[in-house]
Amino acid sequence: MKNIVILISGAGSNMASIVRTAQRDQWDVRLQARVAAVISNRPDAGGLAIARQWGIATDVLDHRGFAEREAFDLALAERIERHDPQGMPALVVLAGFMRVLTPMFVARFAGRLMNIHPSLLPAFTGLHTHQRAIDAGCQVAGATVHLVTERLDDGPILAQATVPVLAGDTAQSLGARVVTQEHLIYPRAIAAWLQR
Ligand code: NHR
Ligand code: GAR
Repeated sequence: MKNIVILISGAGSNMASIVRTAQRDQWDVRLQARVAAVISNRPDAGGLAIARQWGIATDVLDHRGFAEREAFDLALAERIERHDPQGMPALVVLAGFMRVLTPMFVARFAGRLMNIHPSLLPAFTGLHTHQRAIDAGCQVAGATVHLVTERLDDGPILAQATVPVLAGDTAQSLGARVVTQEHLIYPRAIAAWLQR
């Protein structure tokens, strides 16, 4: 069985969409894959309760308990590896995970680390993407699924979706429109990657 570990920091709506799709499309039978665990760096992440409702193992590793990024990432890598009998899950999925990962961590999961970023990369890497798209006068916005490299929001693009930017949009209204598309493309990109 290919084990998928999902990392979250917040609401976990992308994580929930992946779990729902895995269930609906019988990834266990068709792709020999399962979501083995959901790990949050924030104890109060809403997604933790959702994962528990699905009967998925959850784990919290609070980054505030670590003085150095390297130390947090080392502990996180060990937590992730614990959720696979061979000590290396097939895929680690960042789903609204808000901590930049060190090169050491990225190298450890090289080629099996995926992210969804709320912009049409290579535009608007980093944070506050929706406000920046509005401020730039963009008429379209969207989201990008990509493999993670040590360079932030870089790496091979696996899927993208676009939405219109509408008159009067705020970062919040645009973000809500973008995230509905994220829920469609992320599970699809993961399934395609698992069948590659
Ligand atoms: N790590 C690497 N090495 N490469 C990427 O492409 C990564 C990554 C870690 C996370 C997600 C990313 C996004 O899609 C992601 C991609 C957090 C920040 C950030 O600046 C930037 C990009 C992304 C995630 N985080 C602050 C930090 O100091 C903390 C912000 C907070 O806690 O709210 O790490 O946008
Ligand atoms: C999503 O829009 C995701 O693309 C974005 O945060 C939201 C998380 O929502 N990710 C980032 O901004 C990464 N820096 P969710 O927790 O409901 O999936």
